[in-house]
Amino acid sequence: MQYKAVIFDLDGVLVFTDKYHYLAWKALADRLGIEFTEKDNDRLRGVSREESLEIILEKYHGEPISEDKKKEYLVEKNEIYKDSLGDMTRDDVTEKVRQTLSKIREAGYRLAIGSSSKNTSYILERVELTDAFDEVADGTMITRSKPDPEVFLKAAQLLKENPSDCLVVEDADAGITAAHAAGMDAVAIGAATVSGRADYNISSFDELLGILHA
Ligand code: B16
Ligand code: MG
Repeated sequence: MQYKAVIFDLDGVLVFTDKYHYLAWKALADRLGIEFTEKDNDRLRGVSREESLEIILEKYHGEPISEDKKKEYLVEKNEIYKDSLGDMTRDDVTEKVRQTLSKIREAGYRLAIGSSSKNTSYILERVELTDAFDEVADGTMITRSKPDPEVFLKAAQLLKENPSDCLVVEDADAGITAAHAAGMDAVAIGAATVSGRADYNISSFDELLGILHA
């Protein structure tokens, strides 16, 4: 086998919480009179909450905002976001994703999550996916988010695998950069396929089975 383990990004790969991130940031941006489109939202994929706020504030031209105020905005955004997550259920993960994950595991690969989100554990519980993974590396365990490789190196460390034996699955350009910086090959799905920078592009999650001969 070319790889021993597969590290999955969460938002945009396994679950589509990106729409909830967008709506929560949009609510905050509207209140502050900042223009924020779905295209702007694409720049936030895989990026930490704090860095996302800085990107949104690039279009803010009012009085300087204190660090304390920024912290309040981060809390406000996360409260709106978590309200949406509360409505998620098992049905928010497709059968195709569940079956593909099972088949990959049955073929002998070890599975981990590598997500920038500090809400990872909560999301996995909501959609009943916690048991599908051997290890979880997330935003609560790192100091630098994607495109830095830290979260993927943390996942490899938890899995006790060499980075070069791990394959990353990502929807964010920042995630493809992070995987390569970690010394890992990367599969792009969704938005990350556009740049053509990944080692593989897939348009359907079950195409992973072909790449992994699972
Ligand atoms: P949170 P991923 C990322 O998740 C999202 O893509 C990104 O939009 C978000 O800002 C980041 O998590 C932090 O999320 O506010 O929940 O800590 O794609 O790395 O699974
Ligand atoms: Mg993602």
